[in-house]
Amino acid sequence: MKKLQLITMLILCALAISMAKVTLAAFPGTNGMIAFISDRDDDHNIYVMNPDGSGVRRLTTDPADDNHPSWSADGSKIVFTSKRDGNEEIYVMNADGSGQTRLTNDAGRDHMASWSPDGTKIVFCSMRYDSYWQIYVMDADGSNVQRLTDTDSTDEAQPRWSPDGSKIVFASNRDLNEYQIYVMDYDGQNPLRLTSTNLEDFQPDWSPNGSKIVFSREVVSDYFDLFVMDADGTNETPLTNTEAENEYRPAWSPDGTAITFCYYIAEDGENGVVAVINADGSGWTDLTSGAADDWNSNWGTYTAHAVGGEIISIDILQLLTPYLITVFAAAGAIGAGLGYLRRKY
Ligand SMILES: [Ca+2]
Ligand SMILES: [Ca+2]
Ligand SMILES: [Ca+2]
Ligand SMILES: [Ca+2]
Repeated sequence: MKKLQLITMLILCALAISMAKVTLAAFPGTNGMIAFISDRDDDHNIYVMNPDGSGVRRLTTDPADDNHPSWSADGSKIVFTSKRDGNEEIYVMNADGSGQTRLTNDAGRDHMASWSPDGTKIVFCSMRYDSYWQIYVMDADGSNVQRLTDTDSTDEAQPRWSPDGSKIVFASNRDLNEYQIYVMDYDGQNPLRLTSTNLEDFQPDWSPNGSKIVFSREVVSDYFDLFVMDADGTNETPLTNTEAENEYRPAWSPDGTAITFCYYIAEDGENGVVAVINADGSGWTDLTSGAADDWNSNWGTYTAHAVGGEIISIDILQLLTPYLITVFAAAGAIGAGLGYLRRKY
């Protein structure tokens, strides 16, 4: 009887451990597709491509502007902004473009959404209160909207959830005239300013292990480079240093080795290029070319594959879960057996 209880306990432990790992699966992972915006088919639409720029596929077809794609941690869904229903609202779709569903319904502008790592919440910014951006969070089905920031006459924008779910990084001009980078707890508490320049620091994104933040900085009036800093705001280091190009909207690769971003030749806001650079600043490579405006790229994990029109999510931990349980259970049974033998003999 004791042996049975022990085995049951070990199986439950193994199950708890493996389930916990699956639940905590966050933005880190193997590099998958890059989503981006382009006007190559006239209106702004969301496209995906392989990390080398090949295999471009269009996901949205509505003639209204579609913008700001952001992958869920498991790579199965993309949250985005669209004006298809009159004003900017937040929408979600599967990684193959199917199942496009509206999540917000408010006369104010809603945009720049980002998933919580467990996929249950979405943070976004909205002008539903007045003509200033404030940050809100909602359940992944659009319900239970809660306001996280409450400032007077300043913009709180561009929120990105940290890979461990505890923090949100964002840009705000609450203290200085231009946007600076801030972090706050996931519930809006303890906002902390990380940068202090007189020019814009904005469009932040986390490294997949949460230790660093990449952002775009206006180094000289109207000239932008990318910078990386530790998550506490120390060790600011330039990632790019170019005068001809203005670099914006950096987004880290799931494996942490690279960063995708878009750039414009200074003075030209019409012909965006989506590019990639190694996390140490080497190996700048253009992924798109041509006169179309390509921008706002975001890198997903390699877990979503369209097979026969259906998304099959391949999560290594999910795949391993039954085997882990078997191994843990077998180890438990062997351990219990040995203990039984030891007691008996
Ligand atoms: Ca469109
Ligand atoms: Ca709206
Ligand atoms: Ca530059
Ligand atoms: Ca272009």
